[in-house]
Amino acid sequence: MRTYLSIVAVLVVLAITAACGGTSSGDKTKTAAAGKPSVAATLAPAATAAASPATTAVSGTAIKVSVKDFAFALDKSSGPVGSFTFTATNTGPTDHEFVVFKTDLAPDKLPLVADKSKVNEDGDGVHHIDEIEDLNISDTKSLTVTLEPGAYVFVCNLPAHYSQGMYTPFTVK
Ligand SMILES: [Cu+2]
Repeated sequence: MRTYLSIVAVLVVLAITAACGGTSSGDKTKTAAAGKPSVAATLAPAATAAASPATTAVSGTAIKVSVKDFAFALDKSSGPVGSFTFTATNTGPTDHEFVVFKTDLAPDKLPLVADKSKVNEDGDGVHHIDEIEDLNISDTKSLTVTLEPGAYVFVCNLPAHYSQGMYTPFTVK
């Protein structure tokens, strides 16, 4: 019985010690917790500052272009002013290309060359920006261009492809 009481007494002491320890460690936790937000607060602006220039520098919009006989399908038909990366995949069954014109003309009213086989890339009202040439069957090629606000038309300018509907409008805001 005595032994039992002693054990109980020891347990009680241990329990009190544990409680005290718990309290003190609780205080430590609070102190640590109080310190953490200030660390986080210090880090947060730094992280934001680091992210901002990166966002500005990248500012790239990725556009997927599916190319086939005789149409383009874009995953987005507009985007914000800045850098764009167009990744075009030609699913065939013939070779194509991807030509970027800035123009306020209607997409189906671009100026044609004399034999009307294709768009006159130096014609009135169109400004040739850049292009992916030789987008052969199964090719995937990318073009990165910086675009100002305005209206654009993407054209496949292989003979007779434009006249068969191989163009699509695009807007930069
Ligand atoms: Cu084509």
